[in-house]
Amino acid sequence: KNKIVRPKGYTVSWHSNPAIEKHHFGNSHPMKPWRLTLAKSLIMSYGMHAAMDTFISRTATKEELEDFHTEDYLDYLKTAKVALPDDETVKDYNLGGSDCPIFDGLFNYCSMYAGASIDAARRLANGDSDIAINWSGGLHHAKKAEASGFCYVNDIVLAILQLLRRFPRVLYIDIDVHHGDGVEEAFWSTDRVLTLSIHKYDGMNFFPGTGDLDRTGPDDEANPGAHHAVNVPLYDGIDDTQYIYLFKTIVGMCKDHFRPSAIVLQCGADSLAGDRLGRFNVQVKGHGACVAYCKSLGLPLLLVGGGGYTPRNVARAWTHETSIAIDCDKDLDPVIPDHTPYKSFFHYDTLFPTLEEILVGDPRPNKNSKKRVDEIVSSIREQLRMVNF
Ligand code: ZLM
Ligand code: CA
Ligand code: ZN
Repeated sequence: KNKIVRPKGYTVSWHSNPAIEKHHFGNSHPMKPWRLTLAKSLIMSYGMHAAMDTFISRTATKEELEDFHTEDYLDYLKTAKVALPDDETVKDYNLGGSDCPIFDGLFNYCSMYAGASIDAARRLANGDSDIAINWSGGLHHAKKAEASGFCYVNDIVLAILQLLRRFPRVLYIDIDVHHGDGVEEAFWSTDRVLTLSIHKYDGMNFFPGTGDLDRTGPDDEANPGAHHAVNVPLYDGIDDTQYIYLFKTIVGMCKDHFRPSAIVLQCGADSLAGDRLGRFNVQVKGHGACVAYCKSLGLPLLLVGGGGYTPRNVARAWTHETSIAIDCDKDLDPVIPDHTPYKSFFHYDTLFPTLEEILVGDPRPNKNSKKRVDEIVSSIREQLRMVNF
C-alpha cells in the first residue's frame, strides 16, 4: 500500500514554507496556520512529496505585491504594530479588529503565502508545471487597499495576474463556503477572467454578505466584464450529491462558453461538514471530486487553499486532493499511517470519516431543495448564453 510514484506525462509542483505555519492570529482565532503543518505532515507520511517538484516558497517582493495592492496599504501592513485604540489608520485599512488582527510577523506571513502563489502561477505560465499547489494561499477576501475576513494580501489576484501574462483567459473557481468577493471585485470589469464562487448566502447574516445569483458582473452591457461573474448561493446543509452535480454542471458550462486557457481552483475546506465556521455537509470525497473534475479538463491548474477551521478535516481534504493531483488517490490506503506525526489529532484513523464521525452535534438538515438547485442551474445557463469565445 501507498506506493507513490511520479505521475506519468505531467509535472506537479508543491509550494510551501514551514515559516508560514508558525504565525498566530491570537488566542482562539479560527484561522490557524498550523493546520498547514498538520496537512503537510499527512501528505508526507503518505510519501507524496516524492511524486512532486517541491519548493520552499520565498517572500514576494514589494513590486510584485504592488501589481494589485496600493503602496500606502503595503507600507502600513509592513510597519503595523498592535493597534492603539484611537489609531485611525487601522480603521481605514480594516486592520486590527478581531477578524484581521495585527500579529507578530504579519507582513512576512503575507509576503510568503503570496510568494508561493506567484511562483506556482509562473511555473504554470512557463510550462514547467502542469498542476501547481499552494495550500497556504487562497486568501480571497483581501482588497486593493483593505484587509478583510482573515485575508490581508490577495495571493489569488496576484497569481491570476501572472497567468494573464501568458494565457488569454483564466477561469477562477472558488469552493470555499464564503463568497470569493475580493477576486470577483478585482476582475469585475474584464472578460479575460471568469469568476465562479459557490458559497453559503444569507444576505448580511453570513460573511461577506455578497454573491447572490443575480450578481453577474457590471450592469452596463458595454463593460467587457458583464456576465463574467458567476455566483452560486446556497443554503445550509448541502450534501455531496447536490454539490457535485452543481459543480460539474456549472463548471462544464463555464468551460464550454468561456474556453479558459488555465484554471485556478480555491479549495477552501470550510465547505466541509463539521467545519467550525461552515454550514455545509460536503465530505472529503465530494470536495475532492471538484478537484478531480478540474484536473480532467486537462488545462494548467493552480490549486490554492483558503478557509478551513477544523484542522483535522482540512488536512484530510488537502491530502486527498494532493493525491488526486498526482493521480495516486486509488493507491492510497485510507487508513492514516501509524507513523503520521500528530496522529491523535485525527480522532478517527481514516481519510474519509462518515458524517456521523465528523459531526459533533446533530446532523445539519439540508435546506437546499431540488427545485432550488434546478433554478440556480437554469439561471446560470441563461447568463452564460451571453458569454462566448
Ligand atoms: N466578528 N476570535 C472567512 C472570514 C470570515 C464579521 C462578525 C468577530 C468569525 C470569527 C475572531 C477570538 C475565508 C464576520 C464576527 C467575532 C465582525 C467571521 C477572533 C470567532 C472569532 O473567536 C474568535 C477572540 C473570530 C472571528 C469567529 N469571523 C466568524 N466569521 C467573518 C469572517 C475567511 O474562509 O473565506 C478565507 C480564508 N466575519 O462575520 C463580524 C462581521 C467580527
Ligand atoms: Ca466560495
Ligand atoms: Zn471561508
